[in-house]
Amino acid sequence: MDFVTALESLVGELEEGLRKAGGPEELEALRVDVLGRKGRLAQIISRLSDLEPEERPTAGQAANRVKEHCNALFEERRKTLLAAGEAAGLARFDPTLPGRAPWRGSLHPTTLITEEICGIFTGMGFEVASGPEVENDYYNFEALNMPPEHPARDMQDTLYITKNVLMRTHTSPVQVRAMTTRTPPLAVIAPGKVYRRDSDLTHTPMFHQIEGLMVDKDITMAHLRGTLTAFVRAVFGQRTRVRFRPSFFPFTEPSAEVDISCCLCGGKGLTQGEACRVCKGTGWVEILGCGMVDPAVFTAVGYPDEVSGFAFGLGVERVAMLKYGIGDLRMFFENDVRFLRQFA
Ligand code: 2NL
Repeated sequence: MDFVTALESLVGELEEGLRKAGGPEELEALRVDVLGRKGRLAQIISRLSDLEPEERPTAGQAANRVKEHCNALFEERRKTLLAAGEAAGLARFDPTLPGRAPWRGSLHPTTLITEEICGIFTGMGFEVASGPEVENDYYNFEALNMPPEHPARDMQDTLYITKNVLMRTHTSPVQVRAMTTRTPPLAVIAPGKVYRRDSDLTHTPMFHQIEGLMVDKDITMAHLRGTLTAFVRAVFGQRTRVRFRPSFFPFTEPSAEVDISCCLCGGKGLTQGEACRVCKGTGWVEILGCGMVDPAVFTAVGYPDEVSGFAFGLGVERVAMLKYGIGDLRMFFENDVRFLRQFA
């Protein structure tokens, strides 16, 4: 077969092959066979040297034109196959299949416990109150029977903004504000963020607190005891044992700390024959501080001598750690979804 006829029949065979090629793999095999380094076209071109010298330029030009034409044919077929593949993909898409569920968030354990505790107290007639996180000395300290040289006001614990303006160290100022704007009887609960100059394994500069206050005529320690016993049993279960231990706070007199029977070892002090890691083998864990409001606080807010009341305060993260068995305070602030998802 002469040189030009060989080229023409190669184009004819290629057109036939392209029609038959049904996918990208077949197309690529055909391309290697025809246009590859040792392919059919290369073999024809290698015969140029057999031709008479005067025939070679025309034959060479013909070979180049055929090469370009073949490339164009391949490109055209490749585009057609691609479009057909996409159309087939769409045909396989089933719009009646159920969709993928969107990822759903969950409430933070701090929020969960805060809402649970507030729910228990509103169920007993308390109102939820809130107030500023940036406070002044009067509401955070002075009105709470903590005079200027009181150790709790130490620069070591309080984050000061100016001499008189500070980050609240407890939510008591919310209750002081409630007392200055309202008259007894009064039952309020104040959840919120509080700030201390403290940061290590078991302390964070910001944490959450809930304080409660009840003021009326003839409020006694019995009301305090009954209210807080009902509260801890609602959170930790009705079989929880409760004990009140004498303590001290500048704003209450008398004052107490409340312990509950340990929720890990059930009050036995032992887990698998070893001292319980939650209660350190004592069988009890501290859950909150409380007391009868010191008369000096009532005087500061202008309440008459006849009123009495009780108050309490607790740390939300601490309650959450005990209730959910969380061993590390840092979990609350890292926002690791593997931790947070467990509360969904
Ligand atoms: C604790 C102890 C306590 C209060 C907070 C309070 C508030 C007013 C008046 C009197 Cl307005 N007292 N709050 C009373 C006793 C204890 O908190 O250990 N908190 C984490």
